[in-house]
Amino acid sequence: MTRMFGQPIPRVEDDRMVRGHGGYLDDLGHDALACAFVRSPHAHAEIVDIDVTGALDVDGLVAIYTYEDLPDRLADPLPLLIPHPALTEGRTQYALARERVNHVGEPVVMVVAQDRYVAEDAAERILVSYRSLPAVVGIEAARAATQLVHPDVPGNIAANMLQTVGDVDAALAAAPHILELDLSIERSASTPMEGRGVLARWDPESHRLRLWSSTQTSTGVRAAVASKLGLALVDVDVITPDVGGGFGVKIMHPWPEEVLVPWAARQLGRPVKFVEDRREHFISSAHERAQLHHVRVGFDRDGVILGLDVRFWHDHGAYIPYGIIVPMITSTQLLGPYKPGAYRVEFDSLYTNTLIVTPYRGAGRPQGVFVMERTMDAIAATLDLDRTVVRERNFIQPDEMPYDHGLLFQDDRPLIYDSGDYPTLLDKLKKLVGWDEFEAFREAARAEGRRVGIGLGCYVEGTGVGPYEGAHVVVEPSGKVKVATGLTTQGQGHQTVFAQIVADELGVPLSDIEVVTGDTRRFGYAVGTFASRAAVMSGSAIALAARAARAKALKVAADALEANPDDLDIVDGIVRVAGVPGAEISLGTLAVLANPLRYAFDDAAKAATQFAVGDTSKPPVGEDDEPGIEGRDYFSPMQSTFASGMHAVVVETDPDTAEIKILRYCVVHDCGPLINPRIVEGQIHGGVAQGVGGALYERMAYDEAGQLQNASFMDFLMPYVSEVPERIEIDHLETPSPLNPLGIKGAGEAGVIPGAAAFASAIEDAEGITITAMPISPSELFELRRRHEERSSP
Ligand code: MCN
Repeated sequence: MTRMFGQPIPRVEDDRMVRGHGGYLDDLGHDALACAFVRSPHAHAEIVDIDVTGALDVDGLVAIYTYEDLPDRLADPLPLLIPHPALTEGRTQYALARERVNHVGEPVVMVVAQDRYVAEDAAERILVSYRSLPAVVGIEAARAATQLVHPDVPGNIAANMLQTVGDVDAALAAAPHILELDLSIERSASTPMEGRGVLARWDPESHRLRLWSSTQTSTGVRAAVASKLGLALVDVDVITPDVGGGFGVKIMHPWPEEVLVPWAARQLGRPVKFVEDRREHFISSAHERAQLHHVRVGFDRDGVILGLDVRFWHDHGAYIPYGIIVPMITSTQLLGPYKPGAYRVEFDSLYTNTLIVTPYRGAGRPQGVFVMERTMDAIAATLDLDRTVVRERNFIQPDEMPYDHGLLFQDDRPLIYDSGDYPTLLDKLKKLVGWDEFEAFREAARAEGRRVGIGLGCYVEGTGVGPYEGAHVVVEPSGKVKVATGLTTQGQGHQTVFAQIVADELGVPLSDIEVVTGDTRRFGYAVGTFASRAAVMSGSAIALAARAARAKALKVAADALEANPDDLDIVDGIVRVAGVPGAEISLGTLAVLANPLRYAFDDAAKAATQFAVGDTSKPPVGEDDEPGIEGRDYFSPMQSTFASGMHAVVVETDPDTAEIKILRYCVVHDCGPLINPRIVEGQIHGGVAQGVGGALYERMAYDEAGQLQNASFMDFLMPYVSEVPERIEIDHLETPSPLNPLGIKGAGEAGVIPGAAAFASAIEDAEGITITAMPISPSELFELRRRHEERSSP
């Protein structure tokens, strides 16, 4: 059998999707009642009064709920999912606002009606009176702290965290060169095709709840809903249908709507559904990225960094339900493939009267990489060195792996890189993009009156964070293999890659394997899909579970065929005895033999074993065996595994209009052995598209009052196919991880991470103007040019 691991096979899920047979949240529950929410129009206000009387006579209205209606645990603030000792002032929202609102879009009243139209009509007639308060918008306002988001949180500081390695002050004092940089990145957001949504059915007879949620963590939703509604975990099923993308935003749980909808379904004894619209997604889900950074770096005459001191400020929005994961990632992953000498990093996580921040693909890394790579370019410019030379001189070398940075990572475990070869990655990148030939190209372009520039960005990314994932693999009497793992899928092709793993481990054809994700009925314990962890975590758990199923199959086959298990092999779903022609039995038959009740009805299974055992009145398996040909296992590594990569981009900037055109985009990437190169490259393509968005187009335009001015796809600029490079050139390096059975590292976020850094480097190279803030639009570039000319004119 051809080994499936490493094959670029097409995704098995695509046929269904591209033919329009996907089943998304809004395709479900046509019998359900619908919800609409009255949301705060103010960024910061006290609620003076809620008058629902005008809505009560709306035909088709079923229920209206405000905070006052919420019982017990539902009336408490929603949980703070990931606490941390540095997060001393954690504040989370109520499911429905109580007394105050802290951002535009915060839910205040829930309306349930026969359909969404009626629900919206009724919502419009509800009068909420507010006393508006000054809004804190943006990092500078939060730092100034002349107004407070939460009156009991001084300085608007939710968390302050400091990590130090070595004596930075001494290193900077002794360094022959010192540079200081101020660098910033703006807010963006995941913006999946399908927004958030939840459908709940309460069964009054069994007292069980069934939920369908467009989530990245069905087990997280189950735990939250069970806890908030006082139900046993086993009485709540959460099923994740097709979800139309997640990109991080759907890892948050529970959203207010995710607990309110099932509660209302139980109250009303009828199914209830909520699907957010695009404007709601912009103002009521989550954003990410906004940070300001101040860097001090000391280096020697060769460009080797001796000390790095980074102070930054993170805009966390109105609440902090997801903890300080994002800035913690920036503070550690900023280091990328480099040794920083002495290092000090300190951040404040700040409250503002804007939408909450939770991880968006890349999660704090695009900011960190932007900071470090801008620093590298600045060192190169100071010393008049090639930018790749400065990087090379600061790389961690392959023979220094595993490399311990002496810091704590996002999971509060030591930041230890497990493997990687950064010099080889850079060599590959330089060859792929033609780094050494670029000056000739620049000269030729200049002769035609064109401005071109080349830039690069290097990153290291902790992937496959714990604590665990599990899997169940079972062979059916039909010979088909059913695989279940608890994390969810948003478009990463898990059905294909996980089947590839099982095909190899169990010796069955791909077409006989079905993979289910995100259904708590099939697998109840899981963490979720984020941090590029599915391949490492579920992939490993699935391999282990398949190995257990294989061992069981061989044991039963050895009994049935009266053979030594060591003489058996499984090929195409058939167990054969080496050197004994005809001595074989299918996995399907073994599944029958291992299930005495099923065996009693199966003449074919009896016939299949008759030649070996003679008496077929009972199955020829040991009586002390567990029934079934199946395996269940968990994978729980000690730490993350660290993928890496480097991007180079060639841009052309229009001398008149300042339009920024992408001429080439090159990626070299190391996520260990590739399970499916086609899928990994697809993941990189998608990530690069989002990186282009983050570098050149996307920003959340809040005004001073905290109103989001561009909360629609008319105004929020996402790159279309016309803005994404037509061809993304990719090369791979495979340094296996020693931390999991398949040697893999994650790949799902890689494409987006160095985007802003690489573009800034390339635009700076084209223009000769220092770039310190991203994204950058043509009008901003135009303005930079104007100021640059002003400064340079005598
Ligand atoms: N893969 C592989 N070989 C490797 C590593 C990965 O073949 N050595 C494959 C995996 O098997 C998987 C895919 O590449 O099919 C991505 O794997 P992994 O890095 O484990 O990432 P996850 O599957 O955990 O996906 C999460 C990651 C994140 S964090 C975001 S955000 C994201 C992303 O993936 N959101 C996505 N990719 C997305 N893709 C789509 N279409 N939609 C989203 O919402």
